[in-house]
Amino acid sequence: MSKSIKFIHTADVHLGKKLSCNSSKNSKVKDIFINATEQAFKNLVELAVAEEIDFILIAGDLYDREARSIKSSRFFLKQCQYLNENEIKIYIISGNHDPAGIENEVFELPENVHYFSSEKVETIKYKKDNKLAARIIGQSYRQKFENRTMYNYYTAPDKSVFNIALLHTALNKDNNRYVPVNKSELLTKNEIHYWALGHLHQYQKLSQDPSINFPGALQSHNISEQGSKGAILVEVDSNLKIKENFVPLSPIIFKEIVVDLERENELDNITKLQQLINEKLEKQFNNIKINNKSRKYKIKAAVIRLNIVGRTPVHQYVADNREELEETLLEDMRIKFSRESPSLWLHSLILRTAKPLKNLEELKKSSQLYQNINQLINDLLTDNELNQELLAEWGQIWQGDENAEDRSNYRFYADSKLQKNILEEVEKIIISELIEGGD
Ligand SMILES: [Mn+2]
Repeated sequence: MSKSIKFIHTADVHLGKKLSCNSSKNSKVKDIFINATEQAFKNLVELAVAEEIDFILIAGDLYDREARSIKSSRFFLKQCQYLNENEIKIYIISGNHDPAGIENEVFELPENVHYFSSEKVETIKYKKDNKLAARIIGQSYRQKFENRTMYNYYTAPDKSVFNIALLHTALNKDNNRYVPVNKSELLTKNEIHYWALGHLHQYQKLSQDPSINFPGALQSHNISEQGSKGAILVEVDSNLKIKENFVPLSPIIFKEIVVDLERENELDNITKLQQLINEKLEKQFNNIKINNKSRKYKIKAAVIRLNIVGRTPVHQYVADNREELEETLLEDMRIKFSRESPSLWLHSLILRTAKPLKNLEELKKSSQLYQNINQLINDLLTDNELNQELLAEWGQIWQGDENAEDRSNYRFYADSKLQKNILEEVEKIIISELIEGGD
């Protein structure tokens, strides 16, 4: 019989990261954004104390930058001191954002904190009432990119206690920048009960026994990381049976909404458009309020990106004034919803409408030209070779890695959704130019 243990697995906290709300006017919303990553970590610490856990695992990227800011370091120090008072330990590996070889903690941390070495694999024996209760194995990143296969040296002498392995990885055998490894290789390590992974920002449960998890980022950073973020609360009983719970902790959630005006035939002026947007946002707002009822750690702001699409009579006002109209709609909606609590914050509003085609259904059936264009666009998306040609044609600005962290702010990542959006736009332009003679 082993001692039962309880711990929290988190990663990609990115302390020091300041989220941007895309506006300088609203100070209440600005504050929520600036403090979001710290607030998420505070929530995690509160959860740790409330649940009386034994330790917190941080699987890399605790800090956002190699040069750790004094303020976020002091913040972390205070959280560690508070956890120390509550007899909770913290085990940390460095990731690509806070590699150990570049800079160390600027403050001396209390004794309850252990940073794993970047030079060798370490095994920490966690004791409870003077009895060995768990082994925690890990190694930190030395530099921004890490191609060493440290997991090869992760071993435990037996399975009599719960063995945990910490690893920061993209879990991709071909990715030499973030520890090349795949799931099946992890599974060959028979002694490990729990793989506490970090790096990918989306929560993923990859295996039940052994348990392999990415907790995801503690707070999402932009619209590409949608929904609630949090950490995994794990309980292990004396028979080493395990119970896991994902606990939402992020104060901000991101969401993209598409409003299709295609069937809104009566929508022929801006007031009606505003009313419709209003309705959609009201619905979102109510969903968040319902969501908050079940959350102990509340959502403070929901960040919305609104995509307005479709062929619609209201397009006559969009055509020549797109940017001005986007700005106006954005401003009005922000004033209305950001005063609420939680705030509903419109990050951006994009108008991708087109003018209605009276005989669209007829065209679809009878026009060879329409069918050819439609077929070509479909092929560009589905035919692998054609798709590669298309991306090559779009050029380097569109390229980027699959991994969200590797994406440059100066490039677009042409995922399938974006490709589809662009090609649908292209289709509308071609049809309107060729068949209807322009906007
Ligand atoms: Mn990372």
